[in-house]
Amino acid sequence: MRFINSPPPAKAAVQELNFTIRGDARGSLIALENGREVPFEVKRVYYIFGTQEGVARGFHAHRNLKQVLIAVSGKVRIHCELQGRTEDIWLDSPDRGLYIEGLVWREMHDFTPDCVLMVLASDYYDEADYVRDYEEFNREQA
Ligand code: T46
Repeated sequence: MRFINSPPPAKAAVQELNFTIRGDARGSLIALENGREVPFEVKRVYYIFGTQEGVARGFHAHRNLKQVLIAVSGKVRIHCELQGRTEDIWLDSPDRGLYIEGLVWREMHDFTPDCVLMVLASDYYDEADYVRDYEEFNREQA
């Protein structure tokens, strides 16, 4: 059963976002603003690139962090798990984002060599917010 874009249980959500492309004869531009296209105040930006063939990343959940993932170049498959349901979403265009809030297990697979995955985050890096153990994730979301 799909859960993407459905009403979330408390403190966890996965939503697809579509951004407006401001194009003209020169090319394209996308603007992301706090509280508008991005549903939180951005405190941190990081990006993942140069991912080796066959490598998968993630394999954790966050307790409180809100993030928007955008493949600004190339593509990547995001595997999410929430309340016993799973969903795979391809990010393959800079005008699409994936909003992930809270206790959602996430994995990143099938990066293309040109993939640049940009992530906007609602808070500073804090290892204590990570749930990296799958059994612990299942206990915490029960
Ligand atoms: C997430 C997915 C989508 C930092 O020092 N600062 C940072 O802001 C981040 C994100 C990471 N790090 C360090 C921690 C590790 O030593 O960089 C190293 C790699 O991090 P990690 O193994 O957590 O990377 P991924 O790709 O598995 O997960 C990342 C984010 O950590 C995570 O929040 O949701 O991307």
